[in-house]
Amino acid sequence: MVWSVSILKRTKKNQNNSNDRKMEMPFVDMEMSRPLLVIAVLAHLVVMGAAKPPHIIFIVADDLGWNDVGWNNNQMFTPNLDKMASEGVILNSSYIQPVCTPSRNCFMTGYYPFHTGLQHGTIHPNHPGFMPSNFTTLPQKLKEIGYTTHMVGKWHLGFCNWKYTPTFRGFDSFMGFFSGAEDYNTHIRDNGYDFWFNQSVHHPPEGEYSANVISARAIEILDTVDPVNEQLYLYLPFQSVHAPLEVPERYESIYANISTKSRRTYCGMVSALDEAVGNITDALRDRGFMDNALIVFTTDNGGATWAGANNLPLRGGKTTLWEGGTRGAAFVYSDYLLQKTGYTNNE
Ligand SMILES: [Ca+2]
Repeated sequence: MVWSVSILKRTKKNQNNSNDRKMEMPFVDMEMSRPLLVIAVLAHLVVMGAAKPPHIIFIVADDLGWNDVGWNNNQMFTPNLDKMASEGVILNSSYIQPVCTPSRNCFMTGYYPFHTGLQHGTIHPNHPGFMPSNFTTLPQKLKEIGYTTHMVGKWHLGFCNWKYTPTFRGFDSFMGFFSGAEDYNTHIRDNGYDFWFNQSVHHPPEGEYSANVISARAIEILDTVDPVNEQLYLYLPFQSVHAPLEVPERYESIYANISTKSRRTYCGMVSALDEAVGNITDALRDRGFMDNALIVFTTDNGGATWAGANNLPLRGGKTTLWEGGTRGAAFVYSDYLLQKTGYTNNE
C-alpha cells in the first residue's frame, strides 16, 4: 500500500500559508511526492517533533469494492464516508494486496508480505501461520513514544500461539476475532467460536450485528482516553463487508430497488459499515478528539465479485492482481491536519 505523501507542520490558523511550516501542528501534505508505506507515514508523522502528536484512527473495510462507495458510485448510500472523503483527500491510486492477510501484514509491519512469508494467501483457522515476532509493528513503535493503542475487529495475522495475537504485538487491548469469514451474529467459523476480548472468549450482546459491536467497543475506548493529554492509536479493521452476506433488514431495505438478492444484501452491509463509522466519528467529535485527529480509511483488498461486490470500471477483483483486486477505495480525513483538502490525489 503505497501513498505519496510528505509530512510537514503548521498551525490551524495558517493552513493556506506555505510560509508557516515551522509551527507546532503536524500536518500531511498530499501534494508533495515522497512515496512511503502508509505505516511509515503514520509513524513518521508522530516522530517529527510535533508538540502534540495526533490521534490516529485507522479504519479498514474488508473486501470493499471500488464501485461500492458513494464517491465512486452514486447508487451507494454511504453518507458518512462520502463526507469525510469529499472534505478530506481521496486516495485515487492507493494499492493494496489482493487478499486479507498480506495486506494486514503491511498495515502492521510496513513491509511487503514476501519479507514475512505471508505473501501466499490468508491464514485459515486450522493453519499455524503467523506474522513473525521479529518484525516490529506500528502499534509497538507508537507505544514507544507514548501512544495508547487499541484494536477492535479482525486480526487475521495468526493465533496458533498467544505471542502472535494482538495484545502481544503492540495493542493495549483487543476485541474481535482472529480468523475471517465468520458469521456476523454468532461469530462462528467452521464450527468454532471466534470472538475475544484480549485473551478471553467474549460474547457480545446476542443478536448485535458485528459492525455495531465494533463501533460500540470503539466508543467505549474513547471514554478511557484523555483527548488532550494522551495520544490514541485506534485500529478498526471491520468485519464488514466480507462474506457471509448478512445484514439486518433495515440496511438491506435501503436498496429495495436492487433485484439481485446478493447485491442488495451486500450494499446493505456497506451502509451498515458507513453508519458504524459515522457513530465513531460523531463520538470522536463529541469527546474532543477531532481537534487533533487523523482518520485513514481503506479496504484491505478489492471486492469479491462472487459475493455481491462490484469493482467496475476496474478489471478483476479480490484474489487477482488486476486493479479490481489491488486498487483500494481509500481516503484520509482530518479537521485540521491536512494542508489541502477536498480533492482527489492521483499520485
Ligand atoms: Ca479482505
